[in-house]
Amino acid sequence: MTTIIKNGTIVTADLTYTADIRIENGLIAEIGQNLTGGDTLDATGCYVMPGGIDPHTHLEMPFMGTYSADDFESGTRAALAGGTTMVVDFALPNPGQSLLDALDMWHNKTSRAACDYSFHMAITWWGAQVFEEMETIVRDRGINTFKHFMAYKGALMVDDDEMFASFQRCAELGALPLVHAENGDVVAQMQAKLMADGNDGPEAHAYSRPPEVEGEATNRAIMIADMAGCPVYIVHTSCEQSHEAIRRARQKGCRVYGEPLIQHLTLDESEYANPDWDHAARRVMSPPFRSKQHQDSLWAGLSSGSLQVVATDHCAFTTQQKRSGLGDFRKIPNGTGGLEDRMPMLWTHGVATGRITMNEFVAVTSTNIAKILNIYPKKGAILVGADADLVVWDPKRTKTISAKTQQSAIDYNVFEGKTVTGLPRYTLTRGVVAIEEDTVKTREGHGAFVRRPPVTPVAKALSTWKDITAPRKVTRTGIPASGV
Ligand code: DUC
Ligand code: ZN
Ligand code: ZN
Ligand code: ZN
Repeated sequence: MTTIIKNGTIVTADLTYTADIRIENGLIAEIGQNLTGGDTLDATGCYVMPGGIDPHTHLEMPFMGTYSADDFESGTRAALAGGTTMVVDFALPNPGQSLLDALDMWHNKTSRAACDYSFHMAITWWGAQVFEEMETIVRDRGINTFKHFMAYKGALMVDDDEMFASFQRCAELGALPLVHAENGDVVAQMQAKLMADGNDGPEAHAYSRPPEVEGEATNRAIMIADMAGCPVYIVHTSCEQSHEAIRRARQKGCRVYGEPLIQHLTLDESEYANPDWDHAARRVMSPPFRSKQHQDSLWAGLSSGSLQVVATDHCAFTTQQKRSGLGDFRKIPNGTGGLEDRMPMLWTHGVATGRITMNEFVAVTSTNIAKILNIYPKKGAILVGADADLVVWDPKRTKTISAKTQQSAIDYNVFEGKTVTGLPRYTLTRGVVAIEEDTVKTREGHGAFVRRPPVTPVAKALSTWKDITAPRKVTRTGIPASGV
């Protein structure tokens, strides 16, 4: 099957130029002038870009007594509608559960996925079995990332000794640890105090997780990674304190990455002051929305390169699910949606405002994470031989975001009423048109698992602490007598 994308301007992370693209059997077969033959997709007036990669989603995830409402069908449909052609979800073992069993459980959720996907494996407990299975996960199961939660005490949280052990294992295996950086002990205490003082509403969720909680944990994770000799990726970087820790580490020579979410870039803490309980609760996520000053810091990180990836942490719950936290904010399921809106919102608030360039847009929505996850140039590139995961982006198409027209299964949208300009004309997943303007043509089951090999030779952290892996024992001549 041959498809030609004609008359568009190709935009990649490093180049902007005019050319047609010939697609054969799901791959980019040729990039050139005046190509003909096969089905033609007209890209006049459009930018042709690598499809987005969202490296942070939670589809059909068991969490806080319920399951997130978007599954791999509605979630990948939402992704494609917004120009995203690959998602990376998280396999979460229960404490004591085999990593391999958990991974099988997550694979079993994906039969209806409409775009390609992968998984990060979460480390939620530690022991000899986990140590052994990490190698199998990396070598045989095509997963090179391990997620660590420093929050959710009593559930997903790991403590420092577990994290240090796991990071050292990552270093040996050429794997990359991911970290949800919030100090879970401090959060738990602050939550209890707020509740005891009668603060049970959704705004207390934000009070219990101030930027300091995130800044401290980000620093700690970075230092632990440095001692373990591995790179580290900080998910949902939401504030200056965390961004500052990342900047400082990078300047020192550490391979540290930061991932702001589109929600934190465009929505702020005033949402929690809304008198409507549902409005505020629908926006409860961790970390919470921050002040405008933190938003400015995140945008500066994207334009300067100190933050590399824009994701969503898409974890959607219905209003009914959110209401299980009425009277106790600690029970409001944490999470917001964003898969369909990430690219249009980032284009509108980033490219159209001049905060980032089109090439930077491609870098932070696709190419950078493809490189970090070691799937470049299969994904994240417009090159001969790459997967034809492409978005034909019409910078003039416009819409007002509404739950009434969204693909997600939930009954509201945190971006409701916001107008975006810049939307897909076509989204292609491995050469197949899944979205044609407002028409959804997604195919259930088209999505395939993307294997991600380890990074070889293994990347080492580069700070002054690298010597710790080769300590030199001092030979002593003067040895004091024991018991003196
Ligand atoms: N934060 C959320 O808001 N939801 C899912 C998990 C997380 O860390
Ligand atoms: Zn411990
Ligand atoms: Zn998280
Ligand atoms: Zn998450």
